[in-house]
Amino acid sequence: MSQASNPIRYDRDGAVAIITIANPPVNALGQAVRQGLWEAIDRFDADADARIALIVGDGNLFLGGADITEFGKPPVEPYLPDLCTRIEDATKPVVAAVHGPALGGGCEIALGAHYRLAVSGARFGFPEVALGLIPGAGGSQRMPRLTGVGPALDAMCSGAPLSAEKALKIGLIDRLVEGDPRAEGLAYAQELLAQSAPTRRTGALPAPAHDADLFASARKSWAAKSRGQVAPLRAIDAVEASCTLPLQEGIREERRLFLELMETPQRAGMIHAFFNDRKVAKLPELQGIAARSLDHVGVIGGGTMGAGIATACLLRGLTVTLIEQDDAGLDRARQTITGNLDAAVKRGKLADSAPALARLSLATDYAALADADLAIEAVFENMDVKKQVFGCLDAVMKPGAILATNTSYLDVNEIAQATSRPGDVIGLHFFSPAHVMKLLEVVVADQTAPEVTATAFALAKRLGKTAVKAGVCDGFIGNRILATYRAAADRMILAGTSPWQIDEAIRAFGLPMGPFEMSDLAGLDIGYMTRQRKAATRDPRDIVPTWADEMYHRGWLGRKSGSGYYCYGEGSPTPNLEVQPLIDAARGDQSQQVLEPEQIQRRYMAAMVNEAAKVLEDGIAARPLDIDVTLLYGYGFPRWRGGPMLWADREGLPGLLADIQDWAREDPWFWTPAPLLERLVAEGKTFGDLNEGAA
Ligand code: T1G
Repeated sequence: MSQASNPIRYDRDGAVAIITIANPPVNALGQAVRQGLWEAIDRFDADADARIALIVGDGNLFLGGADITEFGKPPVEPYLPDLCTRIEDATKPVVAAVHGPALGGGCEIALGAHYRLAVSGARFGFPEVALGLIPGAGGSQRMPRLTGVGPALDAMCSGAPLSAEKALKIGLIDRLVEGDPRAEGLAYAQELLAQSAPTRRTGALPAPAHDADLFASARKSWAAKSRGQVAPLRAIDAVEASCTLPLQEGIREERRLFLELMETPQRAGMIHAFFNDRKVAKLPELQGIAARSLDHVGVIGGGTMGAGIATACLLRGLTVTLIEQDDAGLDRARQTITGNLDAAVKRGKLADSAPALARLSLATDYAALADADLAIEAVFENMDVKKQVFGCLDAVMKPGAILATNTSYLDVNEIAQATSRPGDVIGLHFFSPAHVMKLLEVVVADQTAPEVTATAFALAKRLGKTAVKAGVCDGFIGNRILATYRAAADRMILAGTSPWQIDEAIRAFGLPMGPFEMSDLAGLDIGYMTRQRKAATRDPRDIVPTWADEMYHRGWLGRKSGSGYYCYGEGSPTPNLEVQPLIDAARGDQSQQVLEPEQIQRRYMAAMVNEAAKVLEDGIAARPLDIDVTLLYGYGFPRWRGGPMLWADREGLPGLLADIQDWAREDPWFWTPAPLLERLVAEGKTFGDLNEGAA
């Protein structure tokens, strides 16, 4: 391979051969990197003047792992497991000096080396399960030989990274230093040379003892935790092989399991999600647009949402001024925020809540927001109240400050028109609890300036959230689609299927909760208020879940009242069978049709996808991937399915449309096929084609 195209540099410093990997942006182990590394090790073996080799990454990391863009394509040699073994079989010692991430195949390359040094801040790990995979280059065989089975199972089933300190503690690395990885790696290599340190092959270490009980308990706990995901359980199989098979047979068994997973829909779904996480913030209209400054955030309203938003900002180092109407409101807000921060300390997300609290100011006078860069309003969901708040903000905030509303459905255009600066107004729809949920719908109004949108995306990144651009409509992207698939569930009840059967089927599909469990959690009063709000404009062909209204009037509000669709007390919730007579009354003498779980799932998903297609058609979501990301991060859609739009493409749009057209014969209004869905089927296209087109 010519040096110009070779991402691997080979140079020597005395008797140390320095092998540098330079494949920006993440030193992914694509074919050229693998080929270059193999040739570099061959050259090292043949280089009589080189007595030890040092492998180091260029840029801000060691190795980001296998090249995910190669997945799903025919594998090309040299294969990564063979490369790791080639490094391990080098005839002279090899040192890996790690800085930044050494993940997946990157960690496996380090395990193929004979000695491992890390500089502080380095992190190791096997995130393959987040891609629906397991390590495929010997990691599940070498790590247990170094650290024992326990840490290997934790790392490979969770996919969570290990700090350099933890890696040292469990024996994954030999040395942890401060400083430059190349310089420190060189010094360590020279030290090893001076000691005449031998090659030290991880693969030659004895296999870890096989503890059948340990593996049985790991399978039990990970089957529960991974909720339908296959990869964590296959990772356990691979690690168990390290206890029962010689190294190369174990590597072959790991590879077999890996290649099996490579063919699964779960791998396709999770890699779809991986790339969408990065594409969702890449909007053509924001290319080259600079965000405004974001240091001081004002929050108006100290209720659950306002306090949650304030907490989210404080957790990420922002200064916050919270406005409430009176001191009692401020006290309540401070208590909620303090509680949120203390909980973050308990969860290990925050070392100490004091510095965060020190950045919080509380006031009843809007003048306190005079130098805020951004204000986020989170007051009562009433247009008149919102307009009054925005009038006050408009009067006191500095030029260039951004005025954001956290409304979950009100018209952001109307709010913007209540100010003298509509270009600075935007919607920031947080999801409760705002300091925990990752989704942030950035609702762009007609006159919102591009740099205001860019600043909203910058805020999301600063808060560690995933922002999705949404247009202005009732419910934006997520709640609008939710209203439809929730209505489909109500229709299934009226047709004769019970809420508890529906919940069970939707949990089996992979969502953490069914629609009625979710309603009990949110509070049945929320649903009742929404129905009241929409009553005036409701289409007469729409159905009203009268049993739900009756439940509200009886004070059955869900978890918070102790009963709703379920009874809540000691132990697991149980179906509230007093709901059945209310449903029977609503059904009257309609013929009963009890749906099977697969039929429930199909209708529920078809309603979700059909409304999503309408959301795309209306320009409320720019691309299908925006809808996939929204449902993943805001509504518990299973990541291993990639999102509802990928699910629809994999199911086949023609069959989905045929089902919708079939159901439309009995319920033409609800099951009106989305024109976009009809068009895609007619043109033989998929939602994925729309993502590519919008890239
Ligand atoms: N392959 C290909 N592209 C990758 C990549 C990878 N492994 N990782 C990142 N990218 C792209 C990413 O899409 C983005 O592209 C750009 O690089 C910057 O990414 C056999 C099978 C390493 C911590 O799962 O966790 O090894 O949008 O914004 O914030 O056992 O990237 O610019 O076009 O995330 O600095 C295991 C995945 C693979 C690591 C850096 N490895 N990557 O974070 O950059 S499977 C992973 C990350 C494997 C072996 C198995 C992060 C990062 P674009 P970024 P970052």
